[in-house]
Amino acid sequence: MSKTFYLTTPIYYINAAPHIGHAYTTVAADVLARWKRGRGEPVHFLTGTDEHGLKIEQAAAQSRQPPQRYADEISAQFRALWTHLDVRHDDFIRTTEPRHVGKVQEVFRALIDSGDVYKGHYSGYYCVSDETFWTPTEAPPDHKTGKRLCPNPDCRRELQLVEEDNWFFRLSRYQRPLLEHYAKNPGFLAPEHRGREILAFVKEGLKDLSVSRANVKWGVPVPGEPGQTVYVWFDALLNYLSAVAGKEAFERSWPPDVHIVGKEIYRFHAVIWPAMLMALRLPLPKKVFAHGWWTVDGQKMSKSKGNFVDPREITREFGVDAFRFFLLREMPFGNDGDFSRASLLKRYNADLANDFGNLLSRVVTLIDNNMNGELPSRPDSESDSYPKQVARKTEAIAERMEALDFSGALGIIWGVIGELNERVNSQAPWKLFKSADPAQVEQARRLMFELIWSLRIVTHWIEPFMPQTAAKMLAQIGVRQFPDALTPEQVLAGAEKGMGRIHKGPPLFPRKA
Ligand code: ME8
Repeated sequence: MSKTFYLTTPIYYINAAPHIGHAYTTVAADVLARWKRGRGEPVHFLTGTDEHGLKIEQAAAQSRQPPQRYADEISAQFRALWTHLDVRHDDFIRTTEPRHVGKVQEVFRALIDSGDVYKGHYSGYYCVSDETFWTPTEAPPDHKTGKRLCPNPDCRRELQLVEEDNWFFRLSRYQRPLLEHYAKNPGFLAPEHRGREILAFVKEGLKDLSVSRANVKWGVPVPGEPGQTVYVWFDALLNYLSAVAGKEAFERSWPPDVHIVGKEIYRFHAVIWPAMLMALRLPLPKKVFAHGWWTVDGQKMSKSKGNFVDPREITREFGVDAFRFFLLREMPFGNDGDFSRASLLKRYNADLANDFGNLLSRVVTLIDNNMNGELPSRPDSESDSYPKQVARKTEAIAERMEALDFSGALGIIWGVIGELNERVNSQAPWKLFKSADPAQVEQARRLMFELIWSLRIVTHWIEPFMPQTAAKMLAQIGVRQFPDALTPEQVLAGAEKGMGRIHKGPPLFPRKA
C-alpha cells in the first residue's frame, strides 16, 4: 500500500460566511491535489471547519441560535462553496464531530500522563477574535485610552483580562528540538522568508502555553474536569490527526506532506503544532507552507468595512475557472497581493480571452474550414516533433508545482501559449491554405498538426487549475476524455478516448467589458 500525498488547508472559523481568502487556500490545495492525482499519486486532501471557542459561541448568540445549529448552517455553506468551486477534497472535518472530540480528549489525557500538560494559573489577556493569549508586556495599555488592545496590527480589538486556573502545555521544553528540526529539515518551513521569521521567534525562547479555558462552555471538555474546555487552537490543530486517526488511514497518510496555511497563523502551525506532535512522539509534517494575504481594492477585508469578497459574486460574472485561474496567477504563492474587479477583468481579457481562448478557436476554426474538421495524424514515435518539444516543458512545470509555485507554473504554460500564437501569426495559415502551391498547403497542415497536439499537452497542464475548461477544450480538439493518470508522452501517443474530429464550440472565455 503506497503512502498517500496528505495535504491540508486550515479548518475555517464559522463565525461568518466563506470569502475569497478561504477560497484562495482551498483552491490552491485543490490544484496541488489534482496535479498529484494527475500524476498517478494517491492523494488525501483534507479541509473542514473550526467550530469551537468563544468567538463562535458569541457569533451563534448574535444570530440567536444554539451553537451547534449555527455551526451546522455555516459549515454547510463552506462545503457548498467547495462544491461550487470544483474543489475535490477527500475529507471534510468538523471539530464538533465525535471522531474529533474523542481524539482531542485522548491526546489531552496522554499529554497529562507524559507531563507535557500540567495544571497552572493563568493571568493575562485574551483576544477573542484571534483566539490568542497575550501577556501584559506584549499588550501594554494604549497610551491614549488606557485600554489593552490586541497587538496584532490587523486586529487591534480590545482584550479580555483572564485570571484563572487552567492547564498548560510545556511548549518551552520544545525550543531546542524545534530548532534542531528546522536545521535538519530545510524544506520544513516555506517560503524561506517566513521560515526566517519563525526561526527568530523560536530562538528568543518559548513560553508554556495555556491550553484550556475555565468558563468557556462551547468547546471540548477537558477529560475529568467538566468546568474546563480545551483551548480552541489546541483543539483545532489536532484535526489533522483526528481526520486520519483510524489505524489504516493513519498508516496510509501520516505524516502530512504539506499543511497550507495563511501567514497570520504560521506560528501555530510551525511552532505549536510540531511541538505537540513531538510531545506525542509522532512524525512531523514534511512541510508547512504559509501563503500571503489578499487585500481588496488596497484595503484589508474586515467585518467593519463590510468589504468581504463573496466568491460566488465573482464566479457569477467570470465563471469558476477564471476565478480559480486568477487567484493562482495573480500573486506568487507566498506573497501578498490585491484583488480588484479591474485586475481580474484585465487578466480575464488578456490571458484567458485573448491569449488562450482565441488560440483554441483559431485552431479549431482553421481545421474545420480547411481540413474538413479532421484531426491531423499523431506525432510518430521516431521524429522529434514540435509537440514533443512542448511536452518536455512538463518537467519545468512539475518543478514549479512541487515548490507550490503556482504562478510560476502558469507562467511557463502561458509562455507556451504565447509561442503557439506567435507561430500562427507568423505563418498566417489562413493564407497558406488558400495557396495554389501544394507545398504551402502542406506547411499549413503541418502547422495544424503542431498546434493541435501542443494544445492537447496544454489541456493536460491546465486541468488542475481549470477543470471545466480542460473538459470543454478536450471536446473541441476531438478528445472525449483523458484517462486519469497520464504522462505527456501518453497524451501524444493518443492514450485518450479519441473522437477523430474536432468539435467547434462556443468561445471558452468571451471578452468582457
Ligand atoms: O484562522 N488572504 O480560521 P479563519 C488570504 N480556524 N488568505 C486568507 C485571507 C486573506 N485575506 N483571509 C483568510 C483560522 N484567509 C483557524 C484555523 S487551522 C488548525 C485553524 C485564509 O477562518 C488563510 O488560509 O480565520 C488563513 O490562514 C485562513 O483563511 C484563516 O481562516
